[in-house]
Amino acid sequence: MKIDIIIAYMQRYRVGHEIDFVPPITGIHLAAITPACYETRVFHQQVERIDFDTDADLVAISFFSGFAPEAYRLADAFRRRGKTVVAGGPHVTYCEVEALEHFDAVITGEAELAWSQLLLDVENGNLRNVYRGSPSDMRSLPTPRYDLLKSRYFIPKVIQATRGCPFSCSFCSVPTLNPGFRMRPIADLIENIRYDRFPFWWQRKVVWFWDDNLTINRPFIKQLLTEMIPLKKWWLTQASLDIAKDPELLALMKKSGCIGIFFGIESFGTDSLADANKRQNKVSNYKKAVDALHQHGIGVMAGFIAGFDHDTPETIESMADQLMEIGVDVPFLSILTPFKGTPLYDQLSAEGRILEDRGWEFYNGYNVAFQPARMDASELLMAHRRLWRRSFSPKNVLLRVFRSLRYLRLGAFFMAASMNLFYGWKQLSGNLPVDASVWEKKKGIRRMLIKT
Ligand code: B12
Ligand code: SF4
Repeated sequence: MKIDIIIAYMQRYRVGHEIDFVPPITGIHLAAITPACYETRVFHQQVERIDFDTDADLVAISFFSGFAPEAYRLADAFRRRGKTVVAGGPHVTYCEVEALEHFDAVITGEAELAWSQLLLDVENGNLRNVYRGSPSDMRSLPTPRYDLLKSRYFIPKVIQATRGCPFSCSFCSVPTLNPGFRMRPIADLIENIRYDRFPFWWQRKVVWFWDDNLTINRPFIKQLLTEMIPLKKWWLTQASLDIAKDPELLALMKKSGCIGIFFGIESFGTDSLADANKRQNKVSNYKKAVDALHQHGIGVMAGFIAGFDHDTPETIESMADQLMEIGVDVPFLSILTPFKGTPLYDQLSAEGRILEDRGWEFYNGYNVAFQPARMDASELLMAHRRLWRRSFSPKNVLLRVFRSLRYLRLGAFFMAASMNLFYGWKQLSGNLPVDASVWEKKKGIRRMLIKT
C-alpha cells in the first residue's frame, strides 16, 4: 500500500513563507513509525505542491487548527478522486466530529500505538471512524525519516526528545495533548543527533529540539548535554526561564553547543501573566535571565502574546520597547488564540466571548477569534500589527543584530542575525501577517494554494 502524508498549511503572510526552516517533523515521524511494508511520501504544503494525481491508496493529513479550512479542502478533493483520507494532530483531537465530515477516519492524541492498526484496517477494508491514541512511552521511537525530506537549503535537523510540560498556561493545549512528561532514551537521541546524511554542512551541524519544555527533568537534560559535548553540534530548544538560575546547566549548555533558547515570556504585565496562569514567569527576573544566557553566548528567542484580559492597545504596543530593553535577540509575536482543549477556550466559551462567526483561519496565531476584554477585536488586531511593525523596524532589527555581536557566540549570532533579517525583510517588503478576513473575501492571496 502507498501512503502520502501531507502537512497542510495556509498562508500566514501576505506574500507567503516560501523559505522553509520548519521541516515537517510530524510527517517524517509518522513515516518512520509506518511499518516498512508500506511505501510513504511526505508533502509539506508550506513549500511544495500537493500531488492530486497521486497513485497513493491512502492520504494522511496533519494540521493545526489555523490550517483546518485548507486541510478540509484537500480532504474533500482527494475523496472526490476516490482516495481514502485520514487525519490526526492537535485540531482533530479536539474536533473529531467536525473532522469526520471530511475524513474517513481520525486518530486522536498521540498516534504511535494506533497508526499500525488503522493501516491494517484500511488494508482489510474495515476502517473505523475514530482511533483513540494514547501517550507513547517514547522508549522505542525510530529515527525520523530525514531521507524523505526533499533536499532544501534551509532545513535544520529537528528532533523531539521529550513530550509534555508540568505547567498549565491557560492558552496551551500541551497539558491535555501530551499529558505527563516523557523522555526518549539518551542513546536513541545521540543516534539521531549523529545522523549526518544531509547535503549541507550546517544541516549536519545544527540540531533543533522541538520539545514543549526540554530542560524540565534536570538529571536527564544534564546527562544528554554531557553526552552531546564530543559531538560538537550547535543546538536550540524551548525552555522555561528558571534555567537561568542553574549555573551548572548553563555551563553544560554552553559546552554542548547551545546557540539559542526560546522562552515563552508572553507579557510584561503582572496581571496579564496571571490571566495566562503563567506563574513561573516573574517580570522582575526577565532581564537577569536574558543576561545569564548572553553571558554564556546563547541567543534568546522569546514569544510574546497580545490580547490577555488586562492588555490594552497601549500595553501591547509598548512590548516593542520592553523586549528591546531586556535584550531579547529574536521576538516572536502572536495574538492570543482560544484553541479547543485549553482552559482559555473553556473560559471564553463560558463567557460567550468566542466569535462564532470567525472560521478556523482566524486560529493561526496572527488573528483574533474572541472578544477581548478591554478593546474590540479590530483594535487588538491593529495593536498587534503596530507591535509587529515596531519590533521589526529596520532600526530595531539592526540594533538587535549589532548589539548581539558583543555577546553571542558565532552560531548564536548567525541564528539571531538570520532570523532578524528574515523578519526585517518581510516587514520592509510589506509581507506582514495576513488578516484572515481576506481569506473569506478571497482577494487573490491564495498564491500558494492549488486549484483542485
Ligand atoms: C514543534 C512545534 C512548533 C514548531 C514546528 C511547527 C510545525 N509546523 O511542525 C514551530 C516552533 C515552528 C511552531 C510554530 C507554531 N505552532 Co507549534 N508546536 C510545536 C510543538 C511544541 C510540538 C509539535 C511537534 O512537532 N511534535 C512532534 C511530532 C512528531 O508529533 P505531533 O505533531 O505532536 O504528532 C503526533 C500526533 O499529534 C499524531 N498526529 C499528528 N498529525 C497526524 C496526522 C495523522 C494522519 C495521524 C495518523 C497522526 C497524526 O501523531 C504524532 C505522533 O504521536 C506543539 C506542542 C505539542 N506538544 O504538540 C506546538 C503546537 C502544535 N503549536 C501550536 C501553534 C498554535 C503554533 C503556531 C500557530 C504558533 C504561532 N502563534 O505562531 C505556529 C504555526 C507555525 C507553522 N508554520 O506551522 C499549537 C497548535 C494548537 C492547535 N490546536 O492547532 C500547539 C499544540 C501548541 C499549543 N499552543 O497548544 N510550533
Ligand atoms: S510552559 Fe509552554 S509548553 Fe508548558 S504549559 Fe506553558 S505554554 Fe505550554
